[in-house]
Amino acid sequence: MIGTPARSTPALPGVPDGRRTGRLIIVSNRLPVTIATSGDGAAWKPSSGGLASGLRGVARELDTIWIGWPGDLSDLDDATSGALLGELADSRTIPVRLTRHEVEVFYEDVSNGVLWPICHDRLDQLPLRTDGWDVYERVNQRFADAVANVWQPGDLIWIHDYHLLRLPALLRARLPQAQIGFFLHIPFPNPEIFFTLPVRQQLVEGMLGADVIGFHTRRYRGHFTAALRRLLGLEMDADAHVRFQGRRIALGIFPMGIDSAGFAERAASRTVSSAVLDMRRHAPHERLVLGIDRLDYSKGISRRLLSFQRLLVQHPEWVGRVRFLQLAVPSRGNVRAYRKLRDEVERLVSRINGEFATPSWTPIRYMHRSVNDETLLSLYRSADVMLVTPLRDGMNLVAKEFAACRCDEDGVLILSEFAGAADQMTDALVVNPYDVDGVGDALHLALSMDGPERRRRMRRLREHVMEHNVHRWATDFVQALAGVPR
Ligand code: GDG
Repeated sequence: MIGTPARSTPALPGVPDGRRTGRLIIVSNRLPVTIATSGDGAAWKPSSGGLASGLRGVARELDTIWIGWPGDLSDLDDATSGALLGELADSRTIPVRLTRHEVEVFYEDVSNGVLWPICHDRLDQLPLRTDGWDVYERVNQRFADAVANVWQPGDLIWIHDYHLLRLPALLRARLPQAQIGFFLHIPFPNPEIFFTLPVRQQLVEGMLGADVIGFHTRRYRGHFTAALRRLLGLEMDADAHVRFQGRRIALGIFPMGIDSAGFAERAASRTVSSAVLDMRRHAPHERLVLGIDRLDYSKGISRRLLSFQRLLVQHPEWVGRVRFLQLAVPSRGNVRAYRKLRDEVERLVSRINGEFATPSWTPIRYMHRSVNDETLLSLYRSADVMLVTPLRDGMNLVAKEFAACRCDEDGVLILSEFAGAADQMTDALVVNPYDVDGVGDALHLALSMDGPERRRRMRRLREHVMEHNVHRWATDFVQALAGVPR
């Protein structure tokens, strides 16, 4: 079921009262809730993934309207879908309905089948040909209709992510005076890779319809400005703006944070604490290495498994004394590359377990499902080592959540240099995830690290995560957008 409706606040965060009274219109492919059908019928459940979990809290605190796709309602009868959509209206959420064909082409083939691999440097995952840019455009138009229907002068529009790259320009054509922001949650790739897209120019021009374009890191903005220079001959000025079609567009760096205080508080709760004690009681002498990811080829799960194997081979003293728990949340199961990945991961888990298990010990525990909040938090709190080794990741919120939850100031974070989070979380053990042996060695180092060193690193990681939280991220972005002259 949907949570409480967004509270109405008179002003946006950090924007002095009286300067503006407009609303914040958040636009993302997925709504913060998605439809889930089971034997008991259909109900809303929170959407998974970094964008939804990060923005949910922000949306609760501001005068916000959220526009997005509610999930596939086509199997429901009219009465049920009507009732569910009514619940949405009560929570200031506006659904953009997509047909099954549109979901297949816009979401699965183009967004997740082409844009996602390109932005994560995976040309090897591309299909041989891509049809469907017309459907991508049409769906972006549909989102533009939905936004234009509710927009009023004074409202700010904040568009999110790679599914909606064309939306800023489509909206600009309809609402020339609107303040439009766009934030990219995934990397903007090196232009050499981006230029493989036949529609590269249309996509970049789509983004340039915004007044403020935000990236997680300086590197992604650098790739974007290199693409602008080569495609359109634009140069970014000293104030980080470009001029395009008579408008000045800000290119900002806004590293996304999490609701750190909320995570810390919930992780310290009595229920989570007793779940942690329970986990320890079952295996008091065993160290826990933890991985938590959507099952996605960008997350580096296969190489991570090989790194754990390397630890057991190079440092047999850990055999029987350490366990690796990998939680792989099902994701995009309709895209072929994801089904292949699942097979690969499951083969590796079974091979390594077969090779090293003893009658009383199995090295890898693998879960292909999502867990509830309480279990997630107790896992973060129980881990001796958190392994976050994506091959490419816009930011990675899991690394930040782990640090926020460690009120005991213990636990070691091993973090890929190719996650956006590595720019900020420099007190982690930063590794190259392609270097399977190097990550195996880092695991040994982490498991052998003495208490004072662990605490020194964790304290600094926590300081960073507490200060640079999701509220600050949203405030910084919204302030930049609200400050756009009109
Ligand atoms: C994209 C970008 C960027 C995971 N399993 C469970 C669960 N989760 C939650 C985590 C976390 C979120 O999902 C995953 O966020 P990430 O940031 O790690 O990854 P993506 O989904 O790929 O997010 C990424 C992000 O957008 C934000 O800009 O950082 O680079 O790829 O919040 O806690 N939550 C629960 N059960 C699970 O089993 N409850």
